[in-house]
Amino acid sequence: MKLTYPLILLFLMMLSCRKEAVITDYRLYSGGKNGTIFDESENAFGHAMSSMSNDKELLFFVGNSFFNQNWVSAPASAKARDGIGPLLNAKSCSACHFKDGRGAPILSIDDNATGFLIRLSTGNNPDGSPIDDPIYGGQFNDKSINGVKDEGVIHVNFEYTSGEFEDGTPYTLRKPIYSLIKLNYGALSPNIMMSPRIGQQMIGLGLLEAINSADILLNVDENDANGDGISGKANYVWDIESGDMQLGLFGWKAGQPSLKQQVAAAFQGDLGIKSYLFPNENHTDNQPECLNLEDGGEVEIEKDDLEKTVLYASSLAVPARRNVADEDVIQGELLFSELQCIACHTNTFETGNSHVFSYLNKQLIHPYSDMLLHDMGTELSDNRPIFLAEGKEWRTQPLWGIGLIQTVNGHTYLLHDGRARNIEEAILWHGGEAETTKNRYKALPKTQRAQVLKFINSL
Ligand code: HEC
Ligand code: HEC
Ligand SMILES: [Ca+2]
Ligand SMILES: [Ca+2]
Ligand SMILES: [Ca+2]
Repeated sequence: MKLTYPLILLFLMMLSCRKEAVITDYRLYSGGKNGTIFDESENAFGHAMSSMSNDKELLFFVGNSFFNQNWVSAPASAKARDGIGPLLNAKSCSACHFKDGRGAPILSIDDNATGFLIRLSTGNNPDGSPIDDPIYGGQFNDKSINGVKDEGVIHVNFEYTSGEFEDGTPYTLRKPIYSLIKLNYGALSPNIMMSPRIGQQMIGLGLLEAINSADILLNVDENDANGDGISGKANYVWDIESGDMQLGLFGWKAGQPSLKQQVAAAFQGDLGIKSYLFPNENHTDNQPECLNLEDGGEVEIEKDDLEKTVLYASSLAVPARRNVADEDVIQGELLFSELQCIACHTNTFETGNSHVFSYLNKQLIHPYSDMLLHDMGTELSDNRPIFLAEGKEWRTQPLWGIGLIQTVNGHTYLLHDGRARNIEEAILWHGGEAETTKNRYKALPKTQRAQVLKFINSL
């Protein structure tokens, strides 16, 4: 058969489509084939992974309701959802992880925090676990149930500093300084250490848990043997269920070994909901008003309901990238490698083969994190160690989904305490091991800086 012109054209189009598909496959599917969702709307962080079986998907929706609904005080007719408090930070998980997205910091004294809390400690036990404040415990609870006083008010002041890029363009950074005032239960310990934090987006967390520890540990270079100035370090933290130290994965300092423990800790510390993993009410013995109140039962969330919430937290899909073929985005990605951002923001992992949720296994994912701790300099330090993580050390925050935070949550507050008002400020706060990388960014001409930002916004 003689190929007619339209046929040749069709053939060529098919060929080019195929090629395009191969390129975009790699770049688009941040959460792998099973864990990527195509939605760039305000609901982009709220989808179940499409590859779940029907029965798992059902559990996902039940878990979603435990995540979204407001818990109530005991006693209530809704026995499965009572027992909140007595002290708390919010009535639901989604109050802080709104639309499964990013929390925002407190910006003024009468600001209602959405996704912000302050961790407390007075030192560390021999195993590295933080020692709670004798009165206020391990977390400042600025809310409470009726009839009980909250712990007080979070106050913020800002300190401004300015600098300039190598081309002379000026910038200003804003550092929050928090203090706890109107304390309702007496004075804080004189040795109090505080760590202000915002909640991260909930996407792709199960995939991160499914990475083999050995693959994460491959990038550990604590004494910087390869001399690149970057020394990833693993945190090892107490795992309640296994009863030993395990690789830390979740939270800004990788202080939790598993999603299950992270979720159960949030139920207890943030909502005041006891579970079999954290069976104590959310107060200390030195908060007498909180003693002998009616609780929501021996545990306030049953084990299988906790597990449904864990399944939910493990199974939120990662949005596909946008604008991957844009010339500036491609240039920005090259710069991201050249500047050595990639040394910590690792672009690719393949998940292992042993996660209980099989759809998380064997996925080629692009989280842009090595899941390790790095010294980020004194400016970012919270001066509050937890297990092996020192004040200056933070877990590399995955960058997937970062470009959609504005759409989902209506803000772009970044870094552990939300101090950065946008992506560029987040970069400018990098210090310590990332000082050289940051300075390389500062030395770029404006057009190239814009390309780096455009690339990060495409994640
Ligand atoms: C008061 C606000 C608040 C509430 C309520 C809250 N969180 Fe969080 N969430 C945070 C903060 C802040 C962090 C970071 C914690 C850290 O670094 O230790 C976080 C971290 C997490 C993480 C780890 C994310 C990561 O990337 O490592 C998970 C999972 C999580 N929360 C689930 C939950 C669940 C489930 C609930 C409800 C039981 C909940 N959260 C309630 C603020 C909140
Ligand atoms: C030495 C390791 C390291 C290097 C190099 C590095 N980062 Fe980071 N990055 C981190 C850590 C750790 C955090 C979290 C710090 C915090 O929250 O205080 C982070 C946070 C970020 C954030 C904010 C993420 C969020 O969701 O809040 C952005 C954006 C970012 N990095 C971009 C970059 C860019 C661009 C470069 C290169 C110019 C770079 N990083 C180089 C370790 C690194
Ligand atoms: Ca309770
Ligand atoms: Ca407390
Ligand atoms: Ca190194």
